[in-house]
Amino acid sequence: MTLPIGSTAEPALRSARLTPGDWRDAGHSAGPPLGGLIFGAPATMALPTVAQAALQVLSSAGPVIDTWSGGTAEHQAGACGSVHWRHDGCWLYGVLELDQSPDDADFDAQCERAYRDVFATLARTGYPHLLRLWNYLPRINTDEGGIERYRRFNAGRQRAFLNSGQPAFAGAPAACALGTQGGSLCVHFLAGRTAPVAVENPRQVSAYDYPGVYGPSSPSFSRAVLADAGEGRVALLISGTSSVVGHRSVHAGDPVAQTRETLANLQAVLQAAHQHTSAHFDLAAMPCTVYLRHAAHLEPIRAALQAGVGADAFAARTALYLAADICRSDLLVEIEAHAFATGRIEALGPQA
Ligand code: 3EB
Repeated sequence: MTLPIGSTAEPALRSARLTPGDWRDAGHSAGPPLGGLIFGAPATMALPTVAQAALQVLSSAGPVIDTWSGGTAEHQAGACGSVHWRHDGCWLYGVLELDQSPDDADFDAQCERAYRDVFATLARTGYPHLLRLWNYLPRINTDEGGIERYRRFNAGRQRAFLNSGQPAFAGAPAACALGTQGGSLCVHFLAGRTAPVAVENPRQVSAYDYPGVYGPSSPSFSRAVLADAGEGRVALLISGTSSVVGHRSVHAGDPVAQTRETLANLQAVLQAAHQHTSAHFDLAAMPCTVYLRHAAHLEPIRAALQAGVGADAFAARTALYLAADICRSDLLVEIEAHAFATGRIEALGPQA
């Protein structure tokens, strides 16, 4: 597998799911990606924007590197506060890692500082629009001073969005937020020069409109975004998706029913996305990342995914299963996916 270099005049956004062997073979011929996430192996890639997320890989295939590449190998790279970034003139990938000490107070203030650095990076480099964020938070469900750390994260994130004039509500980027056992607060992000089109799920209350019972500040993310990926292609980046209907978690304690509900939500997001683009997306053909709260649920959740998309489907064959805490303690599984397809974005909806 190689990382293609843009050979046409128009640059293009791409992603690839690589083994460390693929990475070594591809890295020399095509130049490095803008950045990426490593699961299950230490960050020995000698690139500050390709960093490890401290989650255990449950599938047997071994370590995985999810890379994001632009259309040209002409990159600029640098640092801004706690962020390392790399861009190609069209897209920027950033990685932030903040050490956590067990007696850190004010996790919300720390998250706000992290996001302030993210937005400072965007301002300094000239990539105003966040497309997708990956958040890995140590001890996400732990109570800290009477408030769960995920809720503190939401408060700090929302404050930073608002203080930077970024869309914390409608038009927010796609995201996921998972819990790690320890280590650093880790935020990866992909940004561009044009605003994406946000997609919501009609089966779910928008996360930024969740009622106060889930915490004083709502989560700042959209269910998915559509972004111009160059070369006449559209990227669909779907946020972490769970067994949430309306605003409530459903099927507590039942990993198989939660997986089925999550797949129904993913299909609903795809259908909603198709209202805004001529491109066609098919969940069965998308690389999926499956986060499991309990490693013991691997086989039933894998079987439910296979039943939902077809055991021989690309999505089932390439799914990456990771052990992680999910942001609500009653959620057992979360699935994210993305794809590229030929087409155009039609922000005003389908033609009559
Ligand atoms: C949910 O639907 C599940 O806080 O950035 C999914 C994706 C979830 C992103 C975030 C949270 C986030 O509310 C949790």
